[in-house]
Amino acid sequence: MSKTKYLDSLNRDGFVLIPSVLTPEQLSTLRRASAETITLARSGNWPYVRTLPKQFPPWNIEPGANPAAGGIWGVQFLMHPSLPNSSTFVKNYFSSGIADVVKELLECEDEELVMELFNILIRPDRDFELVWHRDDIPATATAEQELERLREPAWHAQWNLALYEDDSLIVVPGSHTRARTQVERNAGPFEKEIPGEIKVRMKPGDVVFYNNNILHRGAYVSTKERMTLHGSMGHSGGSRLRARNVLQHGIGEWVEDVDFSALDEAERKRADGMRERLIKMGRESGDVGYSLEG
Ligand SMILES: O=C(O)CCC(=O)C(=O)O
Repeated sequence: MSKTKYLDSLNRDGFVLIPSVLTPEQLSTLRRASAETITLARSGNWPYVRTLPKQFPPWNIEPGANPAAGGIWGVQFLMHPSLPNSSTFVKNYFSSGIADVVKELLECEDEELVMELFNILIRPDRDFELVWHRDDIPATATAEQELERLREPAWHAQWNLALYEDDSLIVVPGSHTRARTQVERNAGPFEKEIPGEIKVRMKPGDVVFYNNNILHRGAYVSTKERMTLHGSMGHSGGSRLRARNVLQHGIGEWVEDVDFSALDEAERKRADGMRERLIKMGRESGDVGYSLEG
């Protein structure tokens, strides 16, 4: 078997589904921590949420208002030092189970990994859909602009780790290597039948790593439980563009205070280095703006 079977799939399809990466005990610990986190967020007591019906950051949060009042579809900043269960999420984020796959996908070692984002995508308070998009290339891009951006190395790996069954992510396999077809360009944002689209079907404990510039969308049902950890890790070769993608979420304000005391020695060494590299990248990239509008 190829030593790079995950990377081969990612390169070919734009995503790779890896079954059962959690032990039953890890799954139940993460479910408990997530349920408490979501309760906190739905009650309006966590300021970092994905607000309905907004698709992309910045999220619609009025100073002094209840951030969850209009409904939410995600909770941001699981590693934030003020979040009661952050140590459970920190432990999962920096675990070898995740980092070893990322190192294969980025063809690098611990010394080149960069800490990025860790959020949770949840059952929305009402049914909600995301438009077709690539995370870091606007829909207004010409075919030439798309191709130019898609040819650049990814410099990061992004994943969804499902704690309950999840089929809400919809992708067009192979679309990470080519410009949109005329049909894709003409398709309305919520078009149901884009040729070749597939639902990524995950069981509890499965993880999918995907190129975030694959053409994708999300379709979420308010009656179906969803707790899907949504993370990314970078590579120190990454550029200002990647810094924009990470820092647009505001992580720079608290990353120095993330508590690594729950980690074992090897994980802690990895985490310390990853955080240092993120801070350095932030310092060097200045004001970064936002990638998408909407
Ligand atoms: O819900 C998902 O799995 C996809 C989310 C997504 O596309 C995004 O956050 O840009």
